[in-house]
Amino acid sequence: MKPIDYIRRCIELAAQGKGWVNPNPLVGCVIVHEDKIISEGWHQGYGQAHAERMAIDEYLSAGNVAEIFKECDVYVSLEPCSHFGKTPPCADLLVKHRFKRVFVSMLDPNILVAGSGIEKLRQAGISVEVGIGEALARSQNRFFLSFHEKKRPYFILKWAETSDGFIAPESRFRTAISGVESQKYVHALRQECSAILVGRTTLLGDNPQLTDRYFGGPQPVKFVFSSSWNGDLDEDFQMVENVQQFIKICMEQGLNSVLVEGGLQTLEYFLATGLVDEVHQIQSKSMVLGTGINGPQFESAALGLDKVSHTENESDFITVYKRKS
Ligand code: AOF
Ligand code: ZN
Repeated sequence: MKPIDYIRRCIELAAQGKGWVNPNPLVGCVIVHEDKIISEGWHQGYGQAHAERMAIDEYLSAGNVAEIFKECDVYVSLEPCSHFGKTPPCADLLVKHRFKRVFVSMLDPNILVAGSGIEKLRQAGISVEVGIGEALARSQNRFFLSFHEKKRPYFILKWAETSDGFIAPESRFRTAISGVESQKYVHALRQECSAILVGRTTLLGDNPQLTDRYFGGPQPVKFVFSSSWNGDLDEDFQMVENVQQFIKICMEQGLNSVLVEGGLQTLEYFLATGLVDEVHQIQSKSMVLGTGINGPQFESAALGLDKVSHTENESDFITVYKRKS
């Protein structure tokens, strides 16, 4: 197998941490001896062992000896850390076992690491190659990257509209527009994100649960968007008045990803900020309202978004737009 194939495996392993690791990154690692993977690891959840440590521990706990590591290469989807956090530095661990070579997809933008993990390995005489499958790794870790590089959470907008383009009837009365498969799809987004936000009208009108009821893991922190709130607020919700204040709260609370679920005013507000990183537009194949509240109109190119997929399930089409870099 080629280095990129091993890195692809790292990324596949890392994906199992979705929704569990925030605000940490998704990381996968494989240990390769004579062109064969002898152990695998991934970051399973916030506060838990890093990918490299898991791969090493898994191998040793199966009764194997560490001697073989001198003849092994390590592939990892993020630069090994160099800091003492919840766990000791992974770079030190790799040095201790004297691995031959380390292949890394991308540098860790966390200022506590930022190149010093690679430096540590090289200083110890380990050969390091950086950048294999970098685009894949960066895409997988877009929440983590936004948090550290842009100092703001990654914003995802999602809405469902009828086949004739309405997100609600005129009365705004809660109406199910998308089908069961799309509901699961939305729950997967909720599971991946650290926070979820709805507008005041949606909260009062729909009383949505805004939970993931399919996939497990920590539930997203709930926010309601309103510039003038004067009723009682369910204690589950935190209030947000504008995007700058919201970014500040997210940075303070370590929330690196936000799913904005509506309604129209809130979606339009976020589209106007130009800070939208992803849009998931669900459109019913058959439901027609004839009249009602139109879904948000947006110019994807003007927002720096590319249409990246258009798929369908039994009852709906799902179109996804993503920020270019
Ligand atoms: C790695 N491998 O699997 C992960 C890394 O609080 P801690 O100790 O878990 O440290 C979190 C930071 O460590 C995180 O922000 C990122 O910089 C790095 N995560 N590094 O070598 C891993 N999850
Ligand atoms: Zn680490």
